[in-house]
Amino acid sequence: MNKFILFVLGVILVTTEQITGKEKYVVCYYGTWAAYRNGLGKFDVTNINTELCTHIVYTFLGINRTGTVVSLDPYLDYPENWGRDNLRKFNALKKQNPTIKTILAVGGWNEGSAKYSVMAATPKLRKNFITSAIEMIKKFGFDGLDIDWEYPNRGDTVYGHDDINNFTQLLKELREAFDKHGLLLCAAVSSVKSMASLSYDIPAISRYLDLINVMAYDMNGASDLVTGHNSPLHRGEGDENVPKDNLKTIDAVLEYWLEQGCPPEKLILGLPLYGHTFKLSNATINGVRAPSDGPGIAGPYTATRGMIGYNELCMKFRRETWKLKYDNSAKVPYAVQGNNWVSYDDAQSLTAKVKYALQFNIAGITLWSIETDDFLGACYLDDYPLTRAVNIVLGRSIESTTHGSVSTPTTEKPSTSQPTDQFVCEDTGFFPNPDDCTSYYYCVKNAGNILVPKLLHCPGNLHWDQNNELCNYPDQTNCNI
Ligand SMILES: *[C@@H]1O[C@H](CO)[C@@H](O)[C@H](O)[C@H]1NC(C)=O
Ligand SMILES: *[C@@H]1O[C@H](CO)[C@@H](O)[C@H](O)[C@H]1NC(C)=O
Ligand SMILES: CC(=O)N[C@H]1CO[C@H](CO)[C@@H](O)[C@@H]1O
Repeated sequence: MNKFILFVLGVILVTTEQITGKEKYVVCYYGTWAAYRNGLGKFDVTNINTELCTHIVYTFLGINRTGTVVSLDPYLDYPENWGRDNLRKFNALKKQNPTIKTILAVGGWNEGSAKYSVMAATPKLRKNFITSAIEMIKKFGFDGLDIDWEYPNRGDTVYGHDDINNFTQLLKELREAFDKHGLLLCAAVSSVKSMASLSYDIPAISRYLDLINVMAYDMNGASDLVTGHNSPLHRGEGDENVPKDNLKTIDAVLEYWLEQGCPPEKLILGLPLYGHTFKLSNATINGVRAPSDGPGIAGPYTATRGMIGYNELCMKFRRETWKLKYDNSAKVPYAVQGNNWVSYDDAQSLTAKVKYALQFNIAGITLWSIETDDFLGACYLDDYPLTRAVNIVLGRSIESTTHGSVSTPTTEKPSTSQPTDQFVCEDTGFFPNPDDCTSYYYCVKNAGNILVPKLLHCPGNLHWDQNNELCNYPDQTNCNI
């Protein structure tokens, strides 16, 4: 791409920001359990790049039968018994970027609906929840709470339809308590009309929440027994005859939430950094809405049939032969290999979605979740290619950690990012930089099957910790170059 085009793009980005005024949010969810993954999938608190997010969300804490906020994994969350102390370390990331907001998420899919249905229905339990949430937030220095009740009036709910008003009541009481402490109140909500209309009084919850994360993914999945997109922007291949009210698309979701009275300045659109996998019934019938026998391949790190992280998928694309397709109506890619079918997002599809959503002047984008972006840059030269793409289209100026230059929306990379170093790789994997504590090498085979070193930099002033293969606090590594 030549300099003139880059210049024009730059001007467009600046202008977008000026028109819309306020800085757009990039809310990054972090799944703490990714610290248990192996090899290149392992993602610790210190892997978070604080320049690429305006808000980072720690997932998940839970509640017990009395509505009290509790750790679901004390070893990860707390320092006691040689624990990982992640609640503290997560908030210590503010030293790297003092403007970043840290949010504590309570709930999530595994917590179910029942405990939340009971808690929200009972004044005393609501009080326990609110008091214990504030205590936890204050103790560790968070800026706010994200409630992920999945979902009011669905699944294993106890009080059914009463959940709707009880959720509103809970948010009302939280708002009053949070205002005394200046805390942010956020919720993650289901997106499509057929689901969201079961769970929420949208105008009422919108009054009390600061940010509403509309989770525009999992719109189709392996249980449908036909292939479908995880997060289509528009009506796609095979959807020609679906009535508007049943559409599972981002454009329909935005229209529904805004028309129901969710203020655009509170709406953040949730986008996926992972794909859905399907097993085709017949390899020769491999389009969208093709017959499927259920969930397909699992990734090496996330190890869950039916889903795959972008970091896992991009490596498969590099190493194996896949047919990459693009649904020109839905504006999302999919990939086929024999009986394997995968719906996913790439920088191009995420860019299209963000551009579309910006027309409605929404507050920003949420990403679920940053540990499945190619956070090491193992597939391509830049790390966090998807998170970067979203930052760029939102008009946020970001530094590239791998080569210190401003990223541009192009696949062409500045030549300085090529590994020109003297370091010699003897094997694939991570190696300390013999000349510097704050950087390290990642050795990977290139297209010609030759091992090449890639110089990576730790965020902030962290040092590379070879024993744990992560960036760590200097006093916890023994580098003294
Ligand atoms: C819930 O957790 C709190 C704080 O740890 C504890 O005091 C309370 O007894 C717990 N309640 C139940 C029913 O486990
Ligand atoms: C798969 O579909 C093709 C094309 O419709 C058909 O000819 C073939 O018999 C099918 N194979 C199986 C095993 O059903
Ligand atoms: C405020 C409100 O609607 N409270 C209801 C919550 O749910 C319980 C259990 O069904 C009802 O008894 C409350 O009236």
